[in-house]
Amino acid sequence: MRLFIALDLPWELREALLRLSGAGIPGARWVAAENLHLTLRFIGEAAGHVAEDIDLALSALRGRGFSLTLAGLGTFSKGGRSTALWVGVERNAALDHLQGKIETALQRAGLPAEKRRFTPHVTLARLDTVVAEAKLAAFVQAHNLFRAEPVRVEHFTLFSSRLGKEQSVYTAEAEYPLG
Ligand code: 3AM
Repeated sequence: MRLFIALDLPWELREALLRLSGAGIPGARWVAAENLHLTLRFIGEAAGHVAEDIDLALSALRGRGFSLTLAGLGTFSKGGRSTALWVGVERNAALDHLQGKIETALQRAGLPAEKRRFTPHVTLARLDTVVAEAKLAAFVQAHNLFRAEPVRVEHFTLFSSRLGKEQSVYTAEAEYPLG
C-alpha cells in the first residue's frame, strides 16, 4: 500500500483552513476538509512486511507533544508553473525534532533516506496547468497574514492513500502518541 506519515489536524483548525479555501482561483482543486494534513514523511508504495517494520519502528519512537501554529501562505512550483498552494507553519523546533526522529526510525527500519528538505506545510489546493497565476498571486497576497490559533499535537499518524474518484482517500492505519 501507499503510505505517508502526517499530523492530522483538529477540526477547529480544518474549519479555519476551509474558511480560507474554496474560491477565487480558477484551476485550483481545493483539498476537502477530511484530507487536510501536514505531511511529516512521504513513504510511497510499501509491501506488507515493510509496513509492519515501519509500524514497529514508529511505535518505538518516543516523542513529546508540542504546540503548532499554522501561518502564512506559499506555493510550490515545478518547471516554472505553480503546482500547489499551501499554508505554512510558524518556526517550530519540536516539529523539526519529531520529523528528524521519524526519519531516523524509518532509516533504521531499512528505508532509503529522504533527500528533500523538510518544508512543513498543509496543502490547501493542487493547481492544474491552466491555473490563473495572477489570481493565485493575488490570493496569496490577500491572505498572507493568515495565522491560525495554536493547536496541541499529541500524536502523529501513519496514513495509507488510495486513489478515489475526485481525490485520494486517506485512511489512518495507526496513531502514535506523543507523551
Ligand atoms: O502533504 P502534501 O499534500 O503536500 O503530494 C503528496 C502529499 O503531499 C505527497 O505526499 C503527501 C501525501 O500523499 N507525495 C505524493 N507522491 C510523492 C512523492 N513521490 C509525494 N511526496 C514525495 N514524493
